[in-house]
Amino acid sequence: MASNDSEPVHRVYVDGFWMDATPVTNEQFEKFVKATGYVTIAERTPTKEEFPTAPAENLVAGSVVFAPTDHDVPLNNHYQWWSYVKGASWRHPLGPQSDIKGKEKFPVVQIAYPDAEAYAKWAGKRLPTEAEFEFAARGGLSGKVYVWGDEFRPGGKWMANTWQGKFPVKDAGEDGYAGIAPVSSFPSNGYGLYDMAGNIWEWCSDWYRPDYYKTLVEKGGTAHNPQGPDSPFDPAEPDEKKRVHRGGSFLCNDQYCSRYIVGTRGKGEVNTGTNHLGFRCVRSPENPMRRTTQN
Ligand SMILES: [Ca+2]
Ligand SMILES: [Cu+2]
Repeated sequence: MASNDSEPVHRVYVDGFWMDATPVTNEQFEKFVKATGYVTIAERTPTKEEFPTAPAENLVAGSVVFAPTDHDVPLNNHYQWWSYVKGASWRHPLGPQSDIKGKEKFPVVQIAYPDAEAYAKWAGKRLPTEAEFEFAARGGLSGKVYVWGDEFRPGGKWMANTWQGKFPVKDAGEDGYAGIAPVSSFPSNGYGLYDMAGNIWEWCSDWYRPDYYKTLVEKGGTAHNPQGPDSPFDPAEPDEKKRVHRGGSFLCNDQYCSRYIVGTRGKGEVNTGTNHLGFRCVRSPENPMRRTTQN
């Protein structure tokens, strides 16, 4: 599917960095919460000050959850399959009746941007820039369609957790998972990184603007460690402050959104979590000069 904000193709240089091999798991996030007492955005009751026009009964803690529709729907209105669910949070990803028991190795979801940032800080790491995420996702390959190559199912093998069947009615789970999968359930890429495509979307630190790549190209030359635009802007929702999402999720499919294709971009309002959105961290080397002093 066309993804105009991924163009024009341009040349980028990123300094070396370390990246978590997998998205942050429920087990890892729980350690952070136990150590710090951190309360995620989804668990906080929204205030009248933040949403002055909202009726009081709508000011309840919760988050956004995907629900399949019971019949075929036109794919032009995502409110048909996304809704705000009271009591949904990382501990209850689909709402109060759901939980994460036995799901220690699943990626943590229902994470807003400040939650991801707080975890990264506690872990002595940071969130990746969009350029770092893409560099890492490509795993040493260049100009390929997917993080593993050009063929969606090389030798018939499923390489990422995506959606099969009619969207958004029924996830046929032909790849082994209807819905979210534990981290590392599919092969790693060339850098040994898992889930760089599919399973869950992941936060990047860049503000989102659809024309950002155009501005890089206009500057000319190679973009060095690009950090994203100075401010966010999404013409589709001009009042919302969005940052970049990367990687695509278990809901991605060839009928509606095929953003498991490497290089394509996602975006999300910073305080909004969903049950297909998580994150992983990166770290810059302590002594970036080391590689030059070694020779
Ligand atoms: Ca799947
Ligand atoms: Cu998608």
